[in-house]
Amino acid sequence: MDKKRVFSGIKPSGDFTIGNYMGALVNWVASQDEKENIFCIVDLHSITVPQDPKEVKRRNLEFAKIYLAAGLDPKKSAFFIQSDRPEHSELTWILNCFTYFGEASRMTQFKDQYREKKKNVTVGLFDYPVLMAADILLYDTDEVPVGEDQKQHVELTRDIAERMNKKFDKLFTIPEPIIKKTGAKIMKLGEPTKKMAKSDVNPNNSIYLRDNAETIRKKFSRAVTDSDNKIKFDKAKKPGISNLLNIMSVATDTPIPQLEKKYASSNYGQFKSDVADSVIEMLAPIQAKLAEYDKNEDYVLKVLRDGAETVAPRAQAALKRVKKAVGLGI
Ligand code: AQP
Repeated sequence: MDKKRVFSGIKPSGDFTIGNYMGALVNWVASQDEKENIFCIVDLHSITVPQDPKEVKRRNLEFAKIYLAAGLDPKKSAFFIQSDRPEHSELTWILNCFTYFGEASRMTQFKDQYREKKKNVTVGLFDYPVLMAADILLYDTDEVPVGEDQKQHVELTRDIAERMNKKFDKLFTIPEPIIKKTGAKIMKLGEPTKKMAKSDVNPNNSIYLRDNAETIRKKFSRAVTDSDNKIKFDKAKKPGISNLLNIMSVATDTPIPQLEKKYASSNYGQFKSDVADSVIEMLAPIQAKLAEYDKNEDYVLKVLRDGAETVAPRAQAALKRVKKAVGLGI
């Protein structure tokens, strides 16, 4: 039976956190043999909010190193930089012309960001879901693993694809959103009711993949907890401790109830120090490999170039099909 094709992306909008690792990359590595995966570094998405160009470029290469160091095998999965395949932007424009302003305006993620920022919100940010639709539809994607917050964007993708399939001959595969139920949601160390995020301006809220042991210990020792000194998972009443349990559970591959038992009579200081050790241990082999890729950037660049070439025939065929149907070109 043919393997299902999956498209996933991470945007280089800040340094890679253990949230991105535990919520996405770990699962990607685990699914390499089951699915036909396309793992993209979605730099066009990152510039929908202001970025330092040098940083975007640096992170494109850095994320590729992280993908490799975490165990993604370029022989099994294609990975590449989104802007290296011009078909993403070109298809976005065409899809824009089949997306209604009203439906795009209903995207709750945009509405939330608009409400928060108000000033200098770009058309690019508004159009983010259509770019995402192009990413997905270019590769005849069957499945898109997303968090609950992105489900609406995959539904918009389906609506646009179905609309165009009805108007023209069948152009697109209709993708299914796969809602990640098991993927850990890692929260900010300083504000454990909010999701840890790459673009956070406070570096103490996140553990980055390059953080050294001393930094990791310091950040965990300052993590916000509560005052009842019981190591128990209770997201509503004890978000800080629950987050630390979650992190340790993924880092050590141990179920949370087992950790609760182990730390039943420990104090928070000891627990935080052990959580730090578990993350240091989890990151050690990745950091060792990152150091190797730092010395061999030509190899990493070649992987990215090869990845962009591997996916080219599918992307080019999809775009050609769409342009022909719409009547574009000679
Ligand atoms: N805190 C998190 N816990 C678990 N999973 C997470 N992911 C992100 N943060 C956490 C997962 O990582 C992937 C990143 O995709 P993205 O870069 O396209 O989007 P994002 O979710 O917006 O990532 P960030 O880190 O929060 O970036 P910024 O700050 O730029 O918005 C997704 O699979 C996501 O679920």
